[in-house]
Amino acid sequence: MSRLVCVSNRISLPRRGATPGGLAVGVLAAMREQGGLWFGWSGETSADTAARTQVAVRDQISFATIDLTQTLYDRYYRGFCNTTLWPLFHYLTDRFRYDHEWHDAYRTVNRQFAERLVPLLEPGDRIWIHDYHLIPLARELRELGVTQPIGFFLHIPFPHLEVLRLLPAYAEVVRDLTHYDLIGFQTEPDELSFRASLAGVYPEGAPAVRSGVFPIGIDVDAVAAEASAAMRTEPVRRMVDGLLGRPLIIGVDRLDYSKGLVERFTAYQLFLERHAELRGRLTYLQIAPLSRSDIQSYSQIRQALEQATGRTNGRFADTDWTPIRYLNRNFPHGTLMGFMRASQVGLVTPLRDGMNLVAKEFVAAQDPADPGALILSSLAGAARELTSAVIVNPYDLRGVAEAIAAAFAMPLAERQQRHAAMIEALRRHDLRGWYTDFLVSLEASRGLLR
Ligand code: GDG
Repeated sequence: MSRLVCVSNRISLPRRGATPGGLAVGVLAAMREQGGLWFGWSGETSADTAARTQVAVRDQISFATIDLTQTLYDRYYRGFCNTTLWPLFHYLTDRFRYDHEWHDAYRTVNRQFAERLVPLLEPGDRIWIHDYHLIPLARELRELGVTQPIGFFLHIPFPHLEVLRLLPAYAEVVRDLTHYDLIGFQTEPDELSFRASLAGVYPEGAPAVRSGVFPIGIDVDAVAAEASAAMRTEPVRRMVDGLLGRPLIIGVDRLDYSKGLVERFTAYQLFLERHAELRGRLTYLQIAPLSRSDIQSYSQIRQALEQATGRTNGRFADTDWTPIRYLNRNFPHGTLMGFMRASQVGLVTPLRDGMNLVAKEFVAAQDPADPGALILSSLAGAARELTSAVIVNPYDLRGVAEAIAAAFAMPLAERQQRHAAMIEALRRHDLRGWYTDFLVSLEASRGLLR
């Protein structure tokens, strides 16, 4: 079989302090099964732009990394990727900023990625490029003479054309995507938005572009096994002991404004206001490892959350009860799954999310005999599959507050029924299915299948 070459902005060499994310979880699984090369930024900045490409081999995967200069990091990563494209693609247009120098840096980094990747490629490779950081990469590679099949998967939403048009060079983004042999999206609305953008940018008729919907999933059995094994471990036992028998509501999100944490904390406070009878009877644990903390809007949201936690705890806490436990820490994945299994309610309320793997993990981590209830934002891609969750609009604070009360009161039979339906949905589109379907389609798109 031909070699798989995955390219993403940052690669996930297990390293201390790195914030894990959904993309890394997915790509690592594909690479673990198929072997091959994973190419991307090291996460380091260095003055020497001509520095070597560093290669490390682990578990049959070659990790090849390059550094960025501080200026490119500032303009490409903090600027164009995370202050222009990220908010725009998540429909959070008030956070969107544009600077043409950032855009130039984005083009430069994509050019550098292409130049550094080309010498590592072999004739039979299948190239799979991930996410919004690298949209121009296929065009750059083609300009350097690469003829191997190149696929692209967008982990985040693709916005409607009228939102995309806030970006001055929006047409370039759409045109760049046409250089891929296959483009994968998380949900049908994302693919439809892309198709509409193509029609908008090419009124006379767009070039033929293959696209498809490949919802990312999880390894259901592995998460279930991880979760039940973790229940016997010290960190999970200590956390459960600290609850003094009170049921737990859990949230696990990278500290990102798209995850709707400020709104969620306000909704929880509203829940405590509206349900005095439940005060002191449950605890909310929010785990939010820091991410992109050197970007202003991310440090602002951190402050807002600390204030909200202080307000709620100051107002409602008792000598033996803390309403919100808010941790900016990173935990091993297994421990997190154990925390989820120990919870009665999972609170997943992003303002917009490509998919949201935490919602899926919460379901798989539950004990089927006594499963917790999932409260899920209608604006997460996952809501299209997990229709048996308690679906909420994350901006409707009263709705979220009442959903917490309803989830808490949900009878066992209803929880079991909803859980079984959601497990079935998770099995329909699991992690292995995600990458195999995508790679099969990519090969088919180039007529490589016998
Ligand atoms: C992007 C899209 C899409 C979280 N905290 C810790 C930790 N995690 C793990 C979770 C989960 C992953 O990170 C987060 O994935 P999500 O999907 O929830 O969110 P994003 O990072 O925003 O991912 C998203 C995804 O890409 C995949 O396509 O679903 O829509 O935004 O697996 O468990 N893992 C560890 N410690 C933590 O503290 N080890």
